Amino acid sequence: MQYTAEFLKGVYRDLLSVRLFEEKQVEIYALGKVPGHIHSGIGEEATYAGVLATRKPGDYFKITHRPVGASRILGTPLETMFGELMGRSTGNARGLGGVLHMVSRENGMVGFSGTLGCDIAVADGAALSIQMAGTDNVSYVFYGDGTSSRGPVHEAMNLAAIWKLPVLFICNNNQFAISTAASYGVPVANPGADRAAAYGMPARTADATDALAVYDAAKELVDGIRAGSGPAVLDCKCYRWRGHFEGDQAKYRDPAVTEEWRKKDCVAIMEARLQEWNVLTAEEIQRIRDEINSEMDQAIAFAEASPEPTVEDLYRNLYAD
Ligand SMILES: Cc1ncc(C[n+]2csc(CCOP(=O)(O)OP(=O)(O)O)c2C)c(N)n1
Ligand SMILES: [Mg+2]
Repeated sequence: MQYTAEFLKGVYRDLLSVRLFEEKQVEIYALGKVPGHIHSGIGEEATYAGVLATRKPGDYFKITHRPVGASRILGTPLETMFGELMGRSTGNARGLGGVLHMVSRENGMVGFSGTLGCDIAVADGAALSIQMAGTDNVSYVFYGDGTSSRGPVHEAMNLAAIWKLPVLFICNNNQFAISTAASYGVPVANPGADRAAAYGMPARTADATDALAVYDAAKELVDGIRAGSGPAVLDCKCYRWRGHFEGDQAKYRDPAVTEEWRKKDCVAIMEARLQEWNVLTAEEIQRIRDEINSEMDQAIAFAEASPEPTVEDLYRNLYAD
């Protein structure tokens, strides 16, 4: 075994934290506790747990609308995440941003835009600041297979490549953009990696049902970026288990295929492996699950007890002091 037990436990906890957050999000949404709509990222957690295991202090991160639970890995407090999700004034954007904006700037998160793809240039800006400061930090930018074809993504990739910016582009290929299959909407098999050559960037693909496979591929690329070789692309292939949003009946795809992918559950795969390697017992796994669930229940109770934003709040924080 090439990993330490401590490392493996950390990756597992991150993976499970995102899974349980995503499940909880679906649960409280069904209870009518979440204004707006949500995009469940169940089945896609290994992309984030694997890649983010390569991070270090001072790095920057741009995540996406799915799975938003990834914000937890980066240290965003659950109280502010649920506060924001449930539209309460204790949310990190004071309940005015909602589900797409559960981020913490103090943890290096640069936020993200609902206008998909436009925020990738912001990640380039974060990378430029790293380059100017002369550190070996990395700007991690996650985006989807659908977003991969947008113009601003390619402009940001081009700029990162010519300026040799320290960016890791991570395409979370869950094989769908709402109802459009990647096999229809993208002309190449790997929406990120197969386009990297156009910008002279190194690229890897990873089976994102396996958090450690994702980690290994990300580590190789991140080591190069930290050493000054410029940007790189990682393509993580998984599958969106649920609809694009809750209530989407997903009539556009074959349920039998979805069932096959659900059998390749990144959490179950990691749990089986950690038991086989004697890193965790079934009882310890259950204890970690209970711990995370109870932390979330407390955070939800805190959010529910928090006030909603007022009309006056709409006019606050429009300008920096
Ligand atoms: C510029 C832009 N066009 C369209 C949308 C509407 N939209 C929201 S999510 C989504 C699908 C994006 O697919 P992908 O990038 O694969 O991410 P996924 O939803 O699969 O995580 C679209 C088209 C948007 N938010 N922004
Ligand atoms: Mg997608």
